[in-house]
Amino acid sequence: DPPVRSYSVPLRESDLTVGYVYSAEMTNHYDPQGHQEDPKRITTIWQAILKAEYHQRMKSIPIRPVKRHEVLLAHSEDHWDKVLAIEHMTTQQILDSREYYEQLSLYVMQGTTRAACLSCGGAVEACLAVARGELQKTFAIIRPPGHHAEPDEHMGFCFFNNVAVAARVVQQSTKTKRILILDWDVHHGNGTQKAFNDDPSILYISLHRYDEGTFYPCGPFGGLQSCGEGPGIGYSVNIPWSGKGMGDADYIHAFQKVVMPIAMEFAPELVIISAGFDAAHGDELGECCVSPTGYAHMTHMLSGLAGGRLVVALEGGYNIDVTTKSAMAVLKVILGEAPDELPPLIASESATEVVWLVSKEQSKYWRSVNPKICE
Ligand code: 6DK
Ligand code: ZN
Repeated sequence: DPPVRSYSVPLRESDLTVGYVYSAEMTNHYDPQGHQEDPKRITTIWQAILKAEYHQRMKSIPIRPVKRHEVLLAHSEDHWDKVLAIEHMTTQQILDSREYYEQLSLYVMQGTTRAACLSCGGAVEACLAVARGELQKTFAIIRPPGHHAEPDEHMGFCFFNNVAVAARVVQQSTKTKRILILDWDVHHGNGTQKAFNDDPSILYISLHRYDEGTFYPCGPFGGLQSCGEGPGIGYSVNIPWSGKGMGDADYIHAFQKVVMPIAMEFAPELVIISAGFDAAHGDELGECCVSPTGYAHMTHMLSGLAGGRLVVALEGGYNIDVTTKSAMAVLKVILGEAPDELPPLIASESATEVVWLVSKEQSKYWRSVNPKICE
């Protein structure tokens, strides 16, 4: 008979297959006037982990600042210099540049550079631990977020594209080449798509609210016809919701009809979730209504890909309480517990329409997608 092990039995270090990255040092980036992208977003998740004693079931992965040569795999030299220069700005220079940064939806202070380097380095270490086979799954509790940061631009609360840099480091330094980045943050990850737009080795799938004119980051890049270019055509998959209020039924529908078929056909060797929790019920920026259980189910569906090799990296999420509950529901799943049951779900008409349009577009590139069964 196999040994029965309950969690009341102390786990040995070698039994731990899940890891996390966290450092309170990332709280040294904050806006003294108050801002949605607040240090509490990560400290509250950490407090909840301690309270639930989840930290005893996970390995702590040491955090470190990202290195210049790593950042340069996904950003320009100018970009590295630009972010590094923030650290050396005088208080007066910071005050004088406030408008410039506000136009990019950013705030900066002396602690920004260090926090951005740790956040990105944290994502790199979380991905390397999984890609090297040291851990099965990892959770990176990091900020500032990354998915809006483009090869040559910081914007939308983001400085370095944590996940894009990490994916490139993994490809460069391990045997892992085929990577899926699944972005369920309510905003389109323009930076991530841009980094890999012509690259078939990295599949980028994003579910987000989309309005070319008004919903951040605007522009046509997040539209359903923006599918990549050159050799990367078909390797960017956008699921652009046309309004607010999308919930579990809509997300699960998209997963069943488009996300999972494409992901399985792609057969990644590593899955990275750009996990923003701003599509959660109660988030004022996202105005959607995904539940913690909804996030748990999406995590569960992705858990079976790539031999279970999964990294969850925090992006947005601005309702502290809801972000924490959602992150904990995701953690519970990566720790091996089954998600709670969802009630019977019927996707909204508007979501069904979007998923059908996406499946029509993506069936050009993926034989596993069939618009006929989305009608
Ligand atoms: N500002 C992100 O969640 C960042 O994708 C989102 C950045 C949005 C900036 C513009 C914007 C508002 C809107 C409403 C109220 C206040 C400010 F990068 C991530 F963090 F993941 O909509
Ligand atoms: Zn977001």
